[in-house]
Amino acid sequence: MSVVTIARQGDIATVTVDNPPVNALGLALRQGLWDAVAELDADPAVRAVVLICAGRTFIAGADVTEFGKPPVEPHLPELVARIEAAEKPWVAAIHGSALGGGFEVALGCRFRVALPDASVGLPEVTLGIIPGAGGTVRTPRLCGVETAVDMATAGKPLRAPKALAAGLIDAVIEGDLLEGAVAFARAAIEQPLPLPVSAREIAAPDAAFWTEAEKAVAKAAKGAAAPARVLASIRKAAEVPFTEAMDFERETFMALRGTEQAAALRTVFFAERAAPRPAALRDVQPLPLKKLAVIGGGTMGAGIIAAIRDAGLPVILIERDDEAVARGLSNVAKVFDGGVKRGKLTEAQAQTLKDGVTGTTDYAALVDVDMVIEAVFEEIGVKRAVFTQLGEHCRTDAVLATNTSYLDPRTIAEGLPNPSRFIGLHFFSPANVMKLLEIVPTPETSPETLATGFALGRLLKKIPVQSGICEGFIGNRILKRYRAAAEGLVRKGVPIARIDAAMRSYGLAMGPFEAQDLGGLDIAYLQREGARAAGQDVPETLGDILVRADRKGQKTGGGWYDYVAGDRKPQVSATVTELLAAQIGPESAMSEADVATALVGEMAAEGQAILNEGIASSPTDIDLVEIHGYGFPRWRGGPMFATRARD
Ligand code: T1G
Repeated sequence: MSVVTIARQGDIATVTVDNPPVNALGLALRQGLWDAVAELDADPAVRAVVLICAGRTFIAGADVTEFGKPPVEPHLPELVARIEAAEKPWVAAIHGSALGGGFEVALGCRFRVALPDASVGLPEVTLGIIPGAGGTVRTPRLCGVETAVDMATAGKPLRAPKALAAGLIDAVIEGDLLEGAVAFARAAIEQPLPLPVSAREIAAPDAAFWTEAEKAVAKAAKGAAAPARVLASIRKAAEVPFTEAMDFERETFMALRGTEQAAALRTVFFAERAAPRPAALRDVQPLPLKKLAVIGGGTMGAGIIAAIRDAGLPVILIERDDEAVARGLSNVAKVFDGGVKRGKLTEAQAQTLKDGVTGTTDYAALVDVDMVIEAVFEEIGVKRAVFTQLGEHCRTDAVLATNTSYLDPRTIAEGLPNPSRFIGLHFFSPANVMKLLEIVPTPETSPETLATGFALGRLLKKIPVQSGICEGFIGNRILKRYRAAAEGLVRKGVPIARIDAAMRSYGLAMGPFEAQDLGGLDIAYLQREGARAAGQDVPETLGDILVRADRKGQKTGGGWYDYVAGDRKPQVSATVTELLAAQIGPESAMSEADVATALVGEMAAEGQAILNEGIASSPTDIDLVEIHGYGFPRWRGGPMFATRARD
């Protein structure tokens, strides 16, 4: 089956690309388009060409699976130039997304038209590279430097209406795309043609613009290399002739392709897409998920309800009394009202989302639900009481899930009728935002129930990762080791602030101590106290000393740092120095780089232990947990990838 087919509608030719799954620009497609230019230029009956794609999307870019191999002719820049120089004008008809090389092909066309919900973009920096086929040189010639910089440095696509307003496309097509594009082409050839994009001028901003842009990009990139390089390539396009700028872009693209960050981001890209469909479950049929319920309307429960509503499904909220039901519904409403405030939702959309939630205290309402997710207080008695009720009121084939983060799912499920339908689904707060979902089967969980857990992950657009049963599963177990290692450095005399600064420089949003102050030191303290009460030998931590001195973090005005009322900026605390004086050695000269290497090494060591115990099935699963649950910098690939690269 050819990936490029040509048809004719009178004097308009249609070139249809059909290269599933996303019409990526592999060699066969590049060759097919290369040949189509010659064929149609040679056909006197053809006056214009519409380029359209079959399947879910316009061309989604270069074929990322080819990146590890040497590029093969026809190279994409030359293909784009060939389309641009064609005697007959080409019109790109865009649906889905025209991304990266796909958008670059569209830029080589004389015109671009798109469906209203289509988008165009240059996401290359999310793969650790920059556009390599004229994206940074042609885009600013259409929409100006500022919009091009915004698009390419963040890598976020623009929806068609905004792309039209920016001059990136020439028309938004309502109705049938092919019909609309052919009609557009017919009208366009009756007018003088616009210049090819490469022949258009760029208004070059002054030096002050670039100084500001460089600062903003460096701040947002937090150590990722590609954003600054894509900015430099757009600057070059504004300051030197087209051909020279193209050479500069290509050199930069080729240099970045082979970097550690590009390899890391490519690995993450494919791991994220493989995660929701584990090979082991390929032949297992999940149970249908039409009616869901959540027990508990606190922060976690409300977030899970919001995630289910965002996926378009109705959901029942069960709480222990009417007041708690009202509180839970209010928590859910706050999530959607926040979306309205941020301009993500209209009032009407928020109301529709809220209307899809039914709150009640009556478990009989669960008689026909397909899945229930329990998100009540993290105490075994409270959870077991809930599952006793669920066992009595739900269908025996309804999947019953616990959102526990620290309790043993096997203990929660004890005595449950049909325990094969029980599973752990560990969401991360806020559950409607955080992508990570740890899926924790018990030994009795059936393959169908496990497959249904992954099906829920797909439905909610999560990154689901299967975990075995151990304290803290994958993520919180690594977090505990990371925090203990950080405290170990403090005991060795490394200043708390230097450790936090080191991890921020490494690429995390926050260091381990400032993050504890934000979340509260007492949560982990209570877990340690619980373990001690249960007879476990849990040595005293520095955090214990602070919590016992009522230093629980920002919420008490101080934890590892002092916080002045109204100012969330951490201040080094003399009180903490005094409290911990007996535990801390003389100041160490350990560098920030060595701090980061040591702590990431500890994360990876715990990850390796998790692999050795069979709690996780692959290093990439552990990296996905750290990236999507704990803010590990994506462009580092995760602790397993980062240390693998180092070893
Ligand atoms: N190359 C190869 N495979 C790709 C691919 C790509 N560019 N994009 C997606 N896939 C696969 C993906 O692995 C999955 O495979 C399937 O397609 C469906 O993907 C020269 C150098 C287009 C918005 O970064 O953003 O062009 O798991 O689950 O949710 O300057 O895919 O089914 O086997 O994501 O409908 C720039 C990346 C490349 C776009 C569709 N382009 N892709 O989302 O499907 S660099 C990108 C996406 C470049 C030029 C530079 C999304 C999508 P499998 P999916 P989706």
